[in-house]
Amino acid sequence: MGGTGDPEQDELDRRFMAAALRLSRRNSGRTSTNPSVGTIIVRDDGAGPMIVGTGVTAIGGRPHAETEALAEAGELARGATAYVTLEPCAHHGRTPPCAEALVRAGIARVVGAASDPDPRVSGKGYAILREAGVEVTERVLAAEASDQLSGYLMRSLKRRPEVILKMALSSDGKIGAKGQGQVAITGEVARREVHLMRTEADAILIGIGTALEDDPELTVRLPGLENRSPARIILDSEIRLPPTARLISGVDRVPLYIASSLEADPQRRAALERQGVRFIGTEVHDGRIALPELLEDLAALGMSSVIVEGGVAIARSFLDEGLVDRIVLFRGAVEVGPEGLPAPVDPNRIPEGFRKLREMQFDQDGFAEWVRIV
Ligand code: AOF
Ligand code: ZN
Repeated sequence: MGGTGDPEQDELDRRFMAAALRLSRRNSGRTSTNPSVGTIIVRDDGAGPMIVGTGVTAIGGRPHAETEALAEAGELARGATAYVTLEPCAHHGRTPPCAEALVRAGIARVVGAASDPDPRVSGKGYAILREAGVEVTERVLAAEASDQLSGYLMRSLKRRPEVILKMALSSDGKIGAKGQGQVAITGEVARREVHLMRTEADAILIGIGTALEDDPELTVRLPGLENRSPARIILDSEIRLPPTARLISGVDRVPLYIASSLEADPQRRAALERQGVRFIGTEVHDGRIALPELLEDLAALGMSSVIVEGGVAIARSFLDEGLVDRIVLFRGAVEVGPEGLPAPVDPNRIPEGFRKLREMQFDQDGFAEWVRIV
């Protein structure tokens, strides 16, 4: 962890960085392909630290967080400290670099959390600041920032989106019963939590088996957040999704992608395309879509995070291929019984290499989240 050597200052820095990280979540899932970054500008005129400007990367990715925070601070930025959750940019995009803007505004000190892997920025943002005489403290709450920016970091460094595996388990460890369609395993609070998770992701992915069995919508249906639905992706190598599927009915509002074999029936494809469905042609090995290549395609479409929501075979493939970065398991009070489908992951036997990030218990159900240790 970064620090100044002065424990009091370090404690203060961590507090403001924690606030900047919380602030940065405001636009998570809405800034693609940019990460949602937070900036807080703080000055101390002797009476204690005072926040004079805050900013988050705007919806759509521009303006950047620093621009917003500097605009709010105005002249009060002179001599102040800026807390940024990501290294300020060094490249000329649609606007001049944030590092230069911070210098021009007279910022005396910059405290940063994550470094930016973007080659146009990496190390250069901090260098611009130091060369201009700005004091820089790096890597404050770096681990927390990496967690917050995990999708962006994954896409930049590995050229694939972060994969979040989400499953709901009954009290006896089942994920439903074959042929019964959608079984309500968890209650209302858990349902809301899932929908909130969706708002921060770029896409939800399921297999055609689940799509046919459940006929889901895969949208966000929370009051006020209906327009925050991420794209939906169906793994359907042979294009079996019927034109009457509920997934298709909302296609003008929320994008629907079908990942199908390049050899799949062109007529069925054309018919669905006329309904507004988009296609991703994928390689298929032994009847299965090649997941690493698919994820590369999704990253190229600008997606930084994908929630895999079912079914068992797909979950298992992602797990077996080491492509899961987060596991979120909901646990319901319902018992499915011996005919139920056993879950591919057991909360008491999470694969090696993951650590528990958080856990919540509601009245009837709860959930826990694990992240891959990097
Ligand atoms: C910042 N502050 O709030 C964000 C940054 O396409 P552009 O010009 O917007 O640049 C995208 C890059 O900017 C992105 O890859 C990442 O390096 C950085 N994101 N930088 O200074 C911000 N969101
Ligand atoms: Zn910038």
